[in-house]
Order: sequence, then structure tokens, then C-alpha cells
Amino acid sequence: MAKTVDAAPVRNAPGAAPSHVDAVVVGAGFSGLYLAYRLSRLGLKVRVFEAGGDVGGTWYWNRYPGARCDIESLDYAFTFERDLLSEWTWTERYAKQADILAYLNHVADRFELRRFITLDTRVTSLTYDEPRATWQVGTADGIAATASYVVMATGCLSAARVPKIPGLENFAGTTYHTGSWPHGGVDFSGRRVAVVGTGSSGVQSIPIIAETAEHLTVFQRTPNYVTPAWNGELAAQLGDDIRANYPARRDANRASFFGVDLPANPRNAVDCTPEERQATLERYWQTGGLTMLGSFADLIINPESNKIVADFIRAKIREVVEDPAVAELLSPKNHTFGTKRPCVGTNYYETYNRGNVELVDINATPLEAITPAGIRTSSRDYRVDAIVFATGFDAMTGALLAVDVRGAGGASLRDKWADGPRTYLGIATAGFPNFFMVTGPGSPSVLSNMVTSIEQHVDWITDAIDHARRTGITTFEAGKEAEDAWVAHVDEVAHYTLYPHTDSWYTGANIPGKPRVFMPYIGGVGAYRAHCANVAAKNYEGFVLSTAASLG
Ligand code: NA7
Repeated sequence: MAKTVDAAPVRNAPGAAPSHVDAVVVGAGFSGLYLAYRLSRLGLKVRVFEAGGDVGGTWYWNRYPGARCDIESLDYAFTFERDLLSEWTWTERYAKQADILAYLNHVADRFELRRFITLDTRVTSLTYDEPRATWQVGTADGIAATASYVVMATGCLSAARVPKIPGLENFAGTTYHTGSWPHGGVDFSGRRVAVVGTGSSGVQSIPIIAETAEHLTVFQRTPNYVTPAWNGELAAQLGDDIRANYPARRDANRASFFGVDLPANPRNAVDCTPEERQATLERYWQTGGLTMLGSFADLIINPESNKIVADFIRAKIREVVEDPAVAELLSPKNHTFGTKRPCVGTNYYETYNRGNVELVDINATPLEAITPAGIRTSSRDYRVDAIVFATGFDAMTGALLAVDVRGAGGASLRDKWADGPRTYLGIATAGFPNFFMVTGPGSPSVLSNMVTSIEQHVDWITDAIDHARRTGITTFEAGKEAEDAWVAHVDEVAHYTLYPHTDSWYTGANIPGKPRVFMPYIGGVGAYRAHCANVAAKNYEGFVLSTAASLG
């Protein structure tokens, strides 16, 4: 896709005052693109800064073999413009990375958004100038702009993380992280490859890497529940039918629990007979993808019900994997189904039946060091030419706190969130006026279809900024009491479920030293959406809105 950036980069000549815009957006993925669309159409002067070399966000960076979305294509797409739906053809049930990236490039071109975007520019600091109610936007080159509003569209899974393993710098081969994959692709043929990590990225890439690598060794710390994608061509007829009924489908997604209208069984597993449970679970397994989350109403609140689902998946693993010892290693034991991000796979378990694939349980034999020739565990050395780190992200807060954000009185966001993120609605945080987050911690975000949640947040934030401008409000800030109440509510709802009891990136447990807080809001997308709308309708209840006069 040709790059047609016609914007003058907002880099200032030495000594020149940085240009002032109404709103700076950080990031040009789904969120940043839609913000550029909405804010510019309100007549605001907007500037988007993007660290990458092009638009796309997650889908720009995550180019690893097998990368695809595990929300169905027709649901993982913008809904704000009906024509977009009819003019874009998704060819598969689950779109691959290249197709989603092409779609986002199409959106950028179609709505002429590139003129608002400055690429290859990482925002490193955001400093609030209280007397002027203005944000200074810092990059490696200095202050790039000042803005009345800042909106963080930095994504929930964008701070890629390679674990600190002794000796990594001495490795003679090549290392990769799935979240920052080389643009030209990687040819693994004839190479001995290691994959570290078996989350979604590992689960998607392992089967593809195994097809070309001479030998693949998978280093597994936690086995995950992997349900089958049953990906396939999206028949044109089906696409047409869905398009015809699209408004209803879109509305159902918006009102649903997960932001995608998964078939949800209203019955509790514990109330069903063994035969009914088996038939239900088989039906959901055959539907595939993330639908298993809807198989029983009580599976995320009742450990007994959850075990019924988990046992079913463990039995499936034993059916597929020929070596019983490997099947046992692949079977999750220490966490409940769904409370760690479930993975969706194609030929994942089957891959372990290949002669060139080996599974290493690094709980039994911990990973001790990287040597020049490969990986050393407590029991032996593995000789490899390439190491793929599918080791995930500093999720939800990582990209936000990578920026040195200083709010009113010079207060640091990193300090404020030292014991865990504190937000009102996952949209704003007290002490940081005119600063908004798209899908921030405390919102459904990663527990939902991200596009549904992104559109809702962007609409809410844009409407709030529009309201402020029309009514002479100069500072728009989360109130401390409302924030405290929201944080308590997020925590209370979380503890009604099994989620907080599992170590996962939802709780920050994958990052050594990160405070253990269940970060997303598990109250459901539909209920959350209604709550946000209600807050807005009550003149932004819980926010502190000030006019220039009231600021003195
Ligand atoms: P995830 O889901 O965080 O998976 C990372 C994997 O890497 C997981 O299996 C981790 O094991 C493993 N890991 C992390 N650190 C280490 C170390 N130090 N040693 C060994 N293994 C390690 O990231 P993904 O990129 O797969 O998926 C991210 C999301 O993208 C996904 O959930 C979807 O929403 C899309 P652990 O489980 O922590 O024991």
C-alpha cells in the first residue's frame, strides 16, 4: 500500500515555538485513526503521532507467521460508516494480519486521514502546563507540539516484552519478538528454532514455524486452553447476508457482554446432566473460536462449572495429541478456563505429533540461560539458530507509562499508578486534566472485541471534547471521588468472578514487580456502555469541568 503522507511533519525549527493544535492523539492504530476521523470532522485541529513507520498499530507490529485476529472479521471492523462495510471484502472467517493492516490503510486513505498523522515519531513525554491548560508533547527531538487535549490511543498490548534471561546478548543466532516482527518476513527453512511462550502469539505461530523449520523446540511455562478456530473462507453469500442484517448485528455487539454477540447459553453447567453438558460443549467446540466462553452462564463465576469445561478441553487435547506424556504437559492444570486469555488455534495440538517438534516444560526444568549456541535449561542444552520470543506485553499500562506523563502540579502518572492503575471509567484519571485514554485500565478493553470498545470510547471522548468546546469548558478532569468509587467497583465486580485468582497479564502477573491488580472491567460491554452514556447525560457526572473564569 503506497504511503501518501501529505502532512508537514510537526517538527519545529530550532528556536521556533511548537505548533499548537486542539488535540494530540498518540498512536495511529484502530483508535488513533478513528479519533483523527471524528476530531477532524468536528473542525478541530488534530495531530496524530505514531511511533511506527505506518498506520496500523497492533497490526503494523505483529507480523509473525500465522498472526490473525480471533474475533470474526465482520465483527472486527469499523461500524461508523456503512459504506466501509460494503466496499471492503473480508475473505476469511478470521482475518489474517496482512488483511487487517490493508483494511486500516484503506481506512486511512478513504477518509484522507494521513494528513493528520506524523509517522516515525514516538511521544516520550507529556507535560501539563497548568496556567495555560495546555499539554506539551515531547519526543526525542524536543517539544513537537502543544495541545489543549491529549488522547492516548496507544493500545493495550503494544509494549512488547523480552524477558531478561542471562546470556541473551551472547546468542550467536537471531532473536525475534512476535510483537515487533521483521517486515520482510523470516525464512526458517533448514533452521533449528526455539519458541518461548505459548500464549496466543505462540499458539498461532508454532504450527506455521513447524512447517518450515528443520526442528522446533517449544519452551512452555504455562499450558493454555486452545479452542479450534475452524477458520475458512468467508463465503460471499454469507458475507452478503451479514451485510444485509448488519445494523442489527452491530447493535447486538454493542449491547453484548464481550462486544461481540457470542452465542450465550443461559444455563449453568452445574444444573445440567452429564449428557447435556457433553452435548453443549461439543456444540460450542464445533462452533469454535472464543464461543466456548459462552458455553455456560456460570463458567467464570463457579469453579465447579469451570472445571467441567476445562475437563472437556483436556479430553480434547488427549484425543489429538498422540504421546500421552506430551498431552499431559499441554493440559492446563493451574488455572481456570477463560480467566487467562483463551487462545484460538489452527492445528496447534496436532503440531505436537510432528517428528520435528519438541515440547520442553520449563517448570520442570527451568530456563537458566541463553548460550551462544542456544538455550540452557536446568537439565540440558538445546542447540538453536533462532529464538522467537512469544513472551507477550506489559499489558494495558505498559504503553501509557512508557510516556513520562506529568499532570497538574507536575505530578507523575507513574507515581500515581505505582500500586496499580487508577482511572474513572478507564477513560480519564484525576489530576490529569484534558487527558483521555482509549480502552484504558478500568474499561472492558481486552475482555471485549477491541473495535467495539474503541468506537465507544472514541465517540464518548470526542463528544466530551465537543461538549467542552461548545460550553466554554477549558478543563475536563476525572474527579477524585468518582475515580475512587470506580476503582472500587471494578475491583468488586472482578472479585465476583474467578478472574483475579489467575496469574495473567490481566493482573500484571507476567511482569516481575508489577502491582497485582485485575485491570480490565468485567461488568460487560453493554452495561458499561450504558453507564458511560448515563454519565455523559448527567452533565458528565463525576468529572470536574472548569471554565476559564472559574480557573481564575
Ligand atoms: P501472552 O498471552 O502474554 O503470552 C506470553 C507467553 O510467554 C506465555 O505463555 C508466558 O507464560 C510466556 N512467558 C512470558 N515470560 C516468560 C519467561 N520469562 N519465560 C518463559 N515463558 C515466558 O502474549 P501473546 O503475545 O501470546 O498474546 C497477547 C495477546 O494478544 C493475546 O492474549 C490476545 O489478546 C492477542 P506465562 O503464561 O506467563 O507463564
